[in-house]
Amino acid sequence: MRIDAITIFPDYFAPLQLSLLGKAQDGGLLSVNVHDLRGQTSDTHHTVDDAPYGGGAGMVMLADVWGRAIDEVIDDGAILIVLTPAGRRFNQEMAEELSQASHVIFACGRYEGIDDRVRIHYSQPEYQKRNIQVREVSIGDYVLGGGEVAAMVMIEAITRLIPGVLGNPLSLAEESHNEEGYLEYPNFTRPKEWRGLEVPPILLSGNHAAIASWRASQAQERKDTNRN
Ligand code: 6GU
Repeated sequence: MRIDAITIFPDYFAPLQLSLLGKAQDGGLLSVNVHDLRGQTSDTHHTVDDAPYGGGAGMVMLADVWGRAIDEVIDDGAILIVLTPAGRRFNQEMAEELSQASHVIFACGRYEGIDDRVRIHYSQPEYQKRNIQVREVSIGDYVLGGGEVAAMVMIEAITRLIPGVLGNPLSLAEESHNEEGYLEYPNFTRPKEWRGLEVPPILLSGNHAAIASWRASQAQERKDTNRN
């Protein structure tokens, strides 16, 4: 998978070199390319935004600068993700779908957003013919200062689903075995007693069927407590 991230804060993406993602890049499974949007400006102040037509607070990012940055990386089959709190909510199902893509481009705007003609332009039939899709995506119902952290969240969730990226494929298999893999039972490891708290005895029983049904009921209880 090829990933391009376009941002005015390239340093936000430094942690992608760490751990399993760094290894996946070294191994050629993945290439992550971060681009400084200001590299596409031609004025001395490297301007990337301007006041909104129609008035109102904040600044809107310039279509022309974004267009040049996207043109440099876009190719047939790419999925262009425009990060905005107004987008469709990211979830595990979307992560699974995006993990099958060959090229994902993250456009990280400030929260006031990018001139909407950028989204409209890359949604036109000429791009559709090239199997290019544009999607506005949000990671949850709260407002961030910009799309960078949201892109990092998505990149981590998506890339760990690419075969060979995760250290232990069995944990992925167990995850997807479950209808909603992220709703897991609680786990325990050594020692058997910690600060007066015992490990649930059933986990030491060796009765695998009983353990499986205990875990299912614990997962359900956790879900009932924690989910809306
Ligand atoms: Cl994608 N961007 C911003 N600025 N805020 C968000 C978000 C994205 N998702 C949730 N909040």
